[in-house]
Amino acid sequence: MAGHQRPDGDAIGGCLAVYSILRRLKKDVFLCNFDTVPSFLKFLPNSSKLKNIKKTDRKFDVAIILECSELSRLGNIINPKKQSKITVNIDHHANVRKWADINWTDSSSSSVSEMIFYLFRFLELPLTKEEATSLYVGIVTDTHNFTQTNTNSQSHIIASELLRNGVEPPVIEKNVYGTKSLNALRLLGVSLANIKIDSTGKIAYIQITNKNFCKTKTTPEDTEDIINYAGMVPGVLVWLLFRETEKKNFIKVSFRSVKDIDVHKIAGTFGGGGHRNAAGCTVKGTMPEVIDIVLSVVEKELKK
Ligand SMILES: [Mn+2]
Repeated sequence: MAGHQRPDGDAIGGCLAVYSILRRLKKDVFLCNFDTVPSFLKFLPNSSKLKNIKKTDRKFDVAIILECSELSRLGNIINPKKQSKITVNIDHHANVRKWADINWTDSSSSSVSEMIFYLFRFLELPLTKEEATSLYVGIVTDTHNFTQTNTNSQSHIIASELLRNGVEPPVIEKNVYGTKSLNALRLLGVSLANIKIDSTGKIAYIQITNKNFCKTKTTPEDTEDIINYAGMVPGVLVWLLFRETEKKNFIKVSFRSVKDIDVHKIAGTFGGGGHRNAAGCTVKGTMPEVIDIVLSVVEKELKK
């Protein structure tokens, strides 16, 4: 049982809910991820059950993998096809590949947590407060508080059902959105002080160097929502975050855009990808070089 590298609220919430189902069915479950549970999700019940591993050679009866259109997204911790008798792929993304024995995919679902809610229904398992909380966190984070285009009326109906099963929205808000370490707040301050707008006023970007991380004693995990601030500037259509990586002269670029502009395509020209309005890639070069080349491609796209 595993989700993708650098897991988000939906990957963790969904995994913990499936973990709970399997435990209730008296199955022996090995829940793992290439990365650790992000600190804002550690309050979730059972989050400590997730094992942080770089590789396992164990053999399994079934491998259940959440939200991995490509198996490489697992970080190669396991080769499910070789190490398990049956593979199950559960995903809600549009570009999902049907690589497993059983592919349960639904691109009309806001999140994989929403899909797993129906698994509880199907199994006629009444939700515990802990399970409802995990699913709610998955839906809330993937829809960004029911505000993104993947939000649908089903998401609200399911959320209502989850509240009926004990979810406490203020507890979730405080943990997921309302908590930031002092160091992370300082990194945010440095980043916002250096926000830049291009000459057209349509592109805003933030850059974070390894020096910034060092001075504020932070890590890339602390950059989580910083990009969103760049999109708040009126008139901005595409906003980006450039950050140095541990690897010298490799810059990680994150893209966000308004509805009509496809940044998935732009990131694709640099070997990356994602969704239409949220994408990313890694580009070789120094910070100024990468900013130059990426901005020129975005500007060209905006002129079309
Ligand atoms: Mn998701």
